[in-house]
Amino acid sequence: MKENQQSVLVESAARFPPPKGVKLSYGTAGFRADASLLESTVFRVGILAALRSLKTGSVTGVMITASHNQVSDNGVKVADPSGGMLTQDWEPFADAIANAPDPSSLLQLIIEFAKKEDISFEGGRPAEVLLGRDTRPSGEALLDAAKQGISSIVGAIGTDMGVVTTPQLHWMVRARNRGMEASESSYFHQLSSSFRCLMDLKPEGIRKNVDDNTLVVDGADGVGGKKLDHFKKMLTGLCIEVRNRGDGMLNEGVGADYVQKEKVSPRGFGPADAGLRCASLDGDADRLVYFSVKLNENDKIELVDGDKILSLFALFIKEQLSILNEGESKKENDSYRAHLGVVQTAYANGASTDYLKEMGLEVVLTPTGVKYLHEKATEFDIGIYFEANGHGTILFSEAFRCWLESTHKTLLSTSEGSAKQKAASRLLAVSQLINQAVGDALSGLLLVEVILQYMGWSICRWNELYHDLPSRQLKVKVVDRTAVVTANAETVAVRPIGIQEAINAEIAKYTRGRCFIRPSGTEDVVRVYAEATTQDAADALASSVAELVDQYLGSGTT
Ligand code: 16G
Ligand code: MG
Repeated sequence: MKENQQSVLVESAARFPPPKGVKLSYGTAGFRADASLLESTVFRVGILAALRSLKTGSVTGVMITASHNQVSDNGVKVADPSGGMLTQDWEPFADAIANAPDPSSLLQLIIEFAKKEDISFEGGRPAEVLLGRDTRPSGEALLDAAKQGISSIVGAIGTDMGVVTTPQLHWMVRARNRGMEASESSYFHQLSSSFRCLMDLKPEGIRKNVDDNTLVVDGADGVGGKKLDHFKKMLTGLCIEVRNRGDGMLNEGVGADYVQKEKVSPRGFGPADAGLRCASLDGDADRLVYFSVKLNENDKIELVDGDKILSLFALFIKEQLSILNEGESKKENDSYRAHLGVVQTAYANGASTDYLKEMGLEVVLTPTGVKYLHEKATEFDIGIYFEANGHGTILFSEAFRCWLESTHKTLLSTSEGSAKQKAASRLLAVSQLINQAVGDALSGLLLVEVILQYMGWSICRWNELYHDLPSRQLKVKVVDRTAVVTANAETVAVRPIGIQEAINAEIAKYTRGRCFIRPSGTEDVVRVYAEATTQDAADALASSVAELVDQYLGSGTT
C-alpha cells in the first residue's frame, strides 16, 4: 500500500474514534447498536465494502438499517457482489476493524488483510459501493460516515441510492453486477411487469371472491410502507391500502416482528377489519407475514406466517413444474427434471414440515439466520426458503433459468400444449418477480397475491392448508450464552454436557412434543422453542426446559 493511501486512511480514521468500552460484532445481520455508538463502525464498514469491491472487481453495497429494532437503534450490513449477504469468511475481519482501538492499529489490520487476500490498491478497476438507508433519523449522519469510509480508499466511489428498503439495495447491487440498470424505477418496473404477466396468466373461470379485492398492509411506520404506498399506483388488478406509512413511531406496536411474536393486530387495525386480508412488513421490508383480525376477540389475529407463505409458494411452483413435465417421463433427454427443494429452520412449525413432506418435497433444515438458508437454497434448481418470522424468497439456478428460457421459446414456436407454455411463462415471471438477492416483503407480497388469485383462495382458505401445532417460545437470561453449543441445525444441544438428555426426557412426556434450545445471535439470551398437541402442553414443555437451561447455566427466566 502506497504511503499516500496509508496517510489518507489514518487521517480519516482519526475523525471517527470508536466508542470506549463497547465491543461490537458482525452478528447474523451485521452490526446493530444504539445509533449514537455506531459512527466509527459504519465508517469502518465503508472501508470494508470498498475493499470487498476491490477484491472482487465488482460493485458491493452498504445498507444502514436496524430492521425491526426500536427507532433509536441503527445498524449496518454489507451486500456482496451477488446481492446476498457478505461472505462469511470476511466476518472476522469486520469484527477486527470495528474494534480496532486507534487509527494506526486499524491501518495495520487493513494492510495485513489486504496482503492475505491479495487486494491490490493500484491499477485495477476502482472500488464502487452502493449505499442505502432506512427512514431512521440517525441514518443521514451514518450515511455520511460510510461515505467517508469508502472515500478513504483512494479512487473508491460511493453512490447514494437514498432511502430504500434493504431488499431494494441488495437487488440494485445484483442488478449493477449483471449489467442492468440499478435504480428504484427499474426495480419497480421489473416487479410490476412480472406481476402483470402472472396476472395475465391466471386460468380462465377462477371464481372471483369479491370480499378479497383489498389487501390492507401494515407498513411498520418504516420505509416499506412508504415505498408500497407509491408503488401500488403502478399495479393493476390489486387494491392495496397501506396503514402505518411513517407518521407514527417506527416498529412500535407495528410491523411483522411484533405481529408474528405477539400474535396480535398492529396499531391502526381493529375489529372493523375482521375478515380482511392483512399483511405486515418489518422496519426495512425484508420480512412479511399475513394475518386476519378475529371477529369479536379484541386484537387477536389468525397469523399466516413465513411457513405458510413458503407452503403456498411450494404448492404453486410444484404445480407449474408438473404441468411442464406432464407426459415427458417417457421421452429421453428433452425434459429437465428440476430439483425443487425447501429450506426451513428448527423454528418451522412441525405441521408445516409434515405438510411439505407429504407433498413429496425435499425439506432441509439449517441454523437460524438468512445467510444459512440462502446458501442452502442455492443448491437446488429451485430453492424456496423461509423462516417462520417471514424472511425468505425463491432462488432459481442459472442453469434452470436458461433451460426454462429455451423451453419457453421452443414451446412458443411449436403447436405443443399451451398449458405447458403458460407454465413456463409463469415460472419465468416468478423468477423475475421474486427477489433473487434476498428475502423481500414487497416482491413476496405480490407473489402471494397473484397465487391467491390464481387459486381463487381467500386468506382463510390459504390458512387451512394445515393447522399449526401449538408452540411456545421463551428466553432465558444466563451468565454466558456461548456455553450452549448446538448441532444438526440447532436441533441438538451438545453443550453443556448432559442437557440434551435431560431435554429429551421432558419431550418424552408429551404427545408430538418437540423442543430445542439455542443461543440467540442478536440478544444476550438462550432461546427455548417448544411444540406439542395442545397449548398447555407446549407451555409446560417450554417452561420445564427453560428451568433446565437455568439449572445448567444459571440465573432467571425472562
Ligand atoms: C436476524 C436474522 C434473522 C433471524 C434472527 C434470529 C437476517 C437478515 N436476520 O434478525 O434471519 O431469524 O436474527 O434472531 O439474517 P435470534 O438469533 O436473536 O433468535
Ligand atoms: Mg428486517
